[in-house]
Amino acid sequence: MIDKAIMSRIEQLRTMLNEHNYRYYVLDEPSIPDAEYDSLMQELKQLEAAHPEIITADSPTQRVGAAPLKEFPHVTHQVPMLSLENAFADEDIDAFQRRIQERLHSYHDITFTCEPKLDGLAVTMVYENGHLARAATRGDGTTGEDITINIRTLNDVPLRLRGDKYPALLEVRGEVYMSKAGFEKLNQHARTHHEKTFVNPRNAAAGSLRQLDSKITAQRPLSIYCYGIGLISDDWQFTSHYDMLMQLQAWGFRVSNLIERKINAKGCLEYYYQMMKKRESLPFEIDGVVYKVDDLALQQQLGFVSRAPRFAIAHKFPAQEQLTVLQDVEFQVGRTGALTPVARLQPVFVGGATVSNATLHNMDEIERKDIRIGDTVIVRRAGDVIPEVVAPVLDRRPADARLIKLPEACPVCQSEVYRSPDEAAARCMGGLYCPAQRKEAIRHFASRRAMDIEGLGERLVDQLVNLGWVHNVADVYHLELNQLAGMERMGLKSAQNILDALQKSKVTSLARFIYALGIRDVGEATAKNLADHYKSLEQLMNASEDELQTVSDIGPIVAHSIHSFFHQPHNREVISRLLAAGIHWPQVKKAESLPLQGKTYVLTGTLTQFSRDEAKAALEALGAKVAGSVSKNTTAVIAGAEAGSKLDKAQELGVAILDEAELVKLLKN
Ligand code: JCF
Repeated sequence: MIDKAIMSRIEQLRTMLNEHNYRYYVLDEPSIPDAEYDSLMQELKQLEAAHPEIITADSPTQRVGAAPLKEFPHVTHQVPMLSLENAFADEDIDAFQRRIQERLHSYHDITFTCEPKLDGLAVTMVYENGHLARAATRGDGTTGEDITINIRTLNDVPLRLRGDKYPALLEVRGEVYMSKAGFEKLNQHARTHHEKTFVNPRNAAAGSLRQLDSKITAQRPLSIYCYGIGLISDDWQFTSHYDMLMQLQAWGFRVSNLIERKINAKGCLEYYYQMMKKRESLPFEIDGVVYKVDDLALQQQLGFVSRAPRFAIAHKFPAQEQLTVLQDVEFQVGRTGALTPVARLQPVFVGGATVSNATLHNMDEIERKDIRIGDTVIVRRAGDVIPEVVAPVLDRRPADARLIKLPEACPVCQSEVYRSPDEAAARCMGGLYCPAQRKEAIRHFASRRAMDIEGLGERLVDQLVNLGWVHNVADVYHLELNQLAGMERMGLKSAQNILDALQKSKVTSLARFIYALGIRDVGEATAKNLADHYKSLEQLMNASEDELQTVSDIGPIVAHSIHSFFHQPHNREVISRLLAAGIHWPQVKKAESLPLQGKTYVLTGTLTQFSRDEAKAALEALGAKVAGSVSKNTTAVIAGAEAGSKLDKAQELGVAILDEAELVKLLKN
């Protein structure tokens, strides 16, 4: 015998959990923090574990899946699950209204309930005395599969109806779907585990719901929107479709909040275009909208033709996926050197436009999906997103289908193409020379932390390249005053300023110069390590891949990038021209002889005579390291005005603190 108090606590916990669940999953209005929900669930699980005889099928603990099935039993629907007539054009909706009015011999306005049409799987759920008794797929409309144990795992399906007023028998119908985000996450997980991915959210929802192991279904991000009633005992009556949906929600079913009542075809079309605009931003995929005569008495009068009701119609959006043939693949080189495979397709009308090119993303993606030239492929174009090849249709593969091969040389500049094992994109290694990378390479070269050529920004680089005056970074040192001064929105004075900045940039440091070359994976810190290690450009340029890996923080991948970069003849040529133009840097003294060798400083607060970067450069020129955070290995913290937590940390650790005057003294010595 179970203690009465325990039994009532169990009932209370179940009611509370069901209610929070309803607010969270059905109304999308969370009412308590997750942690609190979890602790209530924990308490219920413990009580049920201690008294297993009182576990009921509708307890909120019973959603985690059951023992796997061998196959799904078949069930015959008491009321057939119908399909809807499809409409594609606005005129079809006018005709729909006219047909209804003629059949009713009434030309009054008609109220329609308008709903989004989800792209998922139709299911039906039978409630006996308020308890979920059975759930099934639509199947062929007459018989479906009994997927009760899977449907039970959906958090937005009530296991028992809310409230205490409901019909003895209720059959509710809805569409099970997977959100776009849930689909992406599931596929991402599959990719990292080298498992097969799903082609689209619909397939993912179908595959998840038709799992014989409901524990797997329980882990899939499935949701439902309910849209109708199949069977209802005659102890309950409705007069309007819309009111019926509202009652479904009150009983605990998830009903879309995008549903609206509209008058006549005109109102329906307003709804259609309003939803079309929202389509991309919705968290789930819809393939159209559904209009239903709202008055249930009129629905009954209208009845059915063959397999579809006369009172409802699905108004479809342009399909976002179509089949076509992959005729060829070309590789485009982006501004950072990444090679993107582009599909040349037999033109196909998809998502409201004719598509003949689509992205294949990268080689990893092509190999994972096993896409070949000659394949029939699914092409997707959604909203303003670039069209993409989603997957091949394997049973339509012709015998002469060809593998897609990454070119060995850049299609733009013929430099080496390198596919790094830790990156999806393959890249052209001719960074300094490749016309596709020109603008980006020059912009980076001139940037403040690289050669710091003031005035040579993105806009000017654009103009200079477009005019054909600059093909690579070396050309900028051959620009002339009258050339620059003649450009749009450029006076004599600004032209001279640019020449001065170019002149000034010629005196630099080896580290800056290496960084400015824009070698893949070589940021400022790596450039500095390389400069410190080799001390001369020539030695760096001639280092082997093995040798490069002895430099701190350089592994095999970065070593390959550096080595390959310096072995493209075109890159070497540009470097020679840069040096010939007069770029130089002071020979670094033997490191051991520098006065601040081995010391580490941290800068904090605002200095008056230097910028942070200047102070850092001055300290580093003397052999010191400048770190970003204070530790017990810090030699001293240099504190300017309004120094913050780093100063506190220094005091805490007993690290020496210098002010700006002391820094100046340090640099002078
Ligand atoms: O969202 C849907 N896919 C959907 C399908 C919505 C509805 O209101 C439907 C449906 C299929 C049949 N109504 C019927 C009668």
